[in-house]
This record gives sequence, structure tokens and C-alpha cells, in this order.
Amino acid sequence: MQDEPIDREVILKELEEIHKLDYDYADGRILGSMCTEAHPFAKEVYCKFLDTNLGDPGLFKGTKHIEEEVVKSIGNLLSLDNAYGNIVTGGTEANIMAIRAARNHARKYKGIVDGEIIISEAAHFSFKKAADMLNLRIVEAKLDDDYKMDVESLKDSISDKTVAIVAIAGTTELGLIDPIDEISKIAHENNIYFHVDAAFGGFSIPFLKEIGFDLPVFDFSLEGVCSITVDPHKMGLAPIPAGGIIFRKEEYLQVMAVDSPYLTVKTQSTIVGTRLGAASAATYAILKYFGKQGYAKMAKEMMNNTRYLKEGLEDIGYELVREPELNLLAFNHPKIEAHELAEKLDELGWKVSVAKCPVAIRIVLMNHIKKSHLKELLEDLKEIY
Ligand code: 0PR
Repeated sequence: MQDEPIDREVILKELEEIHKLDYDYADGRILGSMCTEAHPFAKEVYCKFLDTNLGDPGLFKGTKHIEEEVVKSIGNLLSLDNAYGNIVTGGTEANIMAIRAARNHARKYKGIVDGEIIISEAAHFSFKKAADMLNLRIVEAKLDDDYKMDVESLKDSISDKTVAIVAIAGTTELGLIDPIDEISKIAHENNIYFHVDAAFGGFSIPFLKEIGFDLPVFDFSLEGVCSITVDPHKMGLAPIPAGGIIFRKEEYLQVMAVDSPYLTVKTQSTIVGTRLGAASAATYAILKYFGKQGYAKMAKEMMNNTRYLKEGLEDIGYELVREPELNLLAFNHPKIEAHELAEKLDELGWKVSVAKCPVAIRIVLMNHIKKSHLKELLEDLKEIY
């Protein structure tokens, strides 16, 4: 750090220059991200709540009320009348909280000390972080031929040490929905905590279902489901960092509460202590601003773009890994290996990512990707072909 203060204009100019190194969502070139540009209204609200701290909610009763209302609204969207939970930094923190609740619950009520969690090969890597931090062993259930959790393999993976089963509504690599109703039954019959990671799909599946898309049930209407991750900062258009963890029962928060004696509340269940209320306020605002109709319209638009890209790719001769279920497409060139193709696209300015299971180019059709961008992309893909 330099000794003398620097003029704010000089600092801002320097930062702007550095910021130019970042890609801009609005250019439509970021094709492999589950994040997008937050809605301007959500950003405006976010800035108004930058000094709030939900780590000491007695001092910020208004913002705490906002967080509770957001959790209730999201719970409602997921067929739960009385939701408990928090707006956290993202899907990773939400998943860690769910697994911590499951582990502590199993320790308290079943005496399990060296527990296991069952995830599928398609689960997000945040569960590996959770298992590592919480000292749990990961048992990986196989995927079926359709890249979803294989139910028979899940059954074989259950042991008397299982503290949680995790299924996914919108997998990171392919955007697929696991057979959550069947998994819920298995979890319920075996009295095992069941967490659904809908970080990606949670803000589109409910709206798409409402306007007639034939998508499976994945939410709290299934009696086995104990918690759901759903991220406002992905399909919800809230600014980063905004993740959501929704619990069916308050006891899941209570089993991970620690004493916080000198604060305005005497226990705390979140991982983070001091935590910003801005994400809750921005999410509150954007939920109201869009309403179900607004989100449904946006989700439909993204599905239309997905179909447009799918048909364009097939016309050229690219091979889809599978029919898309949500706004995520994975495909391959019949001869060029995916990483090589990704490099060619990168040279042309397209930022795609490569899925691992199976290896394929992966495109997430978020809100910032418009038909005009897809048209250009298809032209380049035709040229490469
Ligand atoms: N669960 C699922 C199903 C996810 O896809 C992700 C993230 C998470 C949990 C974790 O969420 P947070 O990243 O909010 O903690 N999925 C994206 C991924 O890993 C995140 C991402 C977003 C990556 C934007 C790149 C990017 O540019 O692919």
C-alpha cells in the first residue's frame, strides 16, 4: 500500500482498466456459466442493504424479516407451507449446510459417528468439499444409461452409516433431473435424510411446470425430501452471492446451532457469522418484481433458445449427448474431440466449457444469451464443421 491517499477518480480509472479484462455477459460470449447479469432492479436494491449484517439479526430486524419472507416464498414455490432456512452465499454453502444438518441429525438421533453420504457421479463438487469438512465418506451411486442416478445402485449403496442421500434437479453438466420421486421413497422407507440440489433447476422447473412443460416432481410435495438448495444468483437473476437453503423442519437448523452468547440471538446455525443482508433484499425485490408470470416467461424464452440451438446443431451434423431437459445442451462433433473443439471456439471468442461425464461441449442457455448470439455461434460451428 502506498503512503499518500490517491484521488478517487484515479482509482476508479485504474479499476475500470482492470475490469476490462473481464468478459461481459451482455456480449453473449459466456456460454458455459450458470450465472448471468443480475437484473438492474435487484442490483439497485442490493446496494441499499450493503451495511446490513444478518449475523446479528437483533440489530437488523427488518432485514432478518426480509430473509424469512424470501425463505418462505421460495419454500412456497417448492410446495412447502412453512419453510425454514437461509439466504447464503451460493449453492456450495447451501449444500454444506444441508449435509451438516443431516450429519448432526444422524449423530443425535441414530448415534452415527463416521457417516457416509450417497451422491451420484453427476453431483456438483461442493459435496466433496462438504464431505471433507464434515469428515464424511462419499459413496458414489452409479449413473444409469440416461446419466441420472441409478436407483438400484443407490439401493446397493445404502448402509447403516448413511447419513444423507443427495439427488439433483438440474445437473451441472447436463441439466438433468434425477428420478427424485423414487429416490424420495427409498430415503423415506430407510429413514435417511434426503437433500435435493436444485441450485440450477429450482428457479425454472416450478415455472416451466406451471406453463405445461412435462417435468418431474422434485420438491417438498415428496414426503422424503428434507431440504432443497435453490440459488437466486443462477436462474433467479439476483446478484452474486445469493444461494438458498430451504429446510422442511426447524429441527434441521436446531441440530447445527451453536451458542452465540454475546449476540442479539443466542444461537447461530449458519456457517458464516457476519453475513450480508443485501442478497436477501435483492432476492425479495426480484421475486416480487417478476412474479411467477415473469419467471415463467423468462424460463420459456430460455427453453426456446435451447430448442433453437439444438435444431441448429443437429442440422449441421453435431451430435447431442441427450435431449435437453432444461436450458443446458451438451454436444459433440462426430470427429473433433471436445477439448479441441472448445479451443477452436475459444479462438473465435466463445467461452464454452467441457463436460466430463460424458466428455462434451456444454452450453448453458442463460438469460444473457440471445437468439442473435446463437445465430452467430451456429455460423461459426458450421464453418468449423
Ligand atoms: N449445485 C449445482 C447443481 C451446481 O451446478 C452448482 C454450481 C452448485 C451446486 C454450487 O453453486 P455455487 O457455485 O453457487 O456455490 N454450478 C456452476 C458450476 O460449477 C457454478 C458456475 C457458475 C461455474 C458460473 C462457472 C461459472 O462461470 O459449473
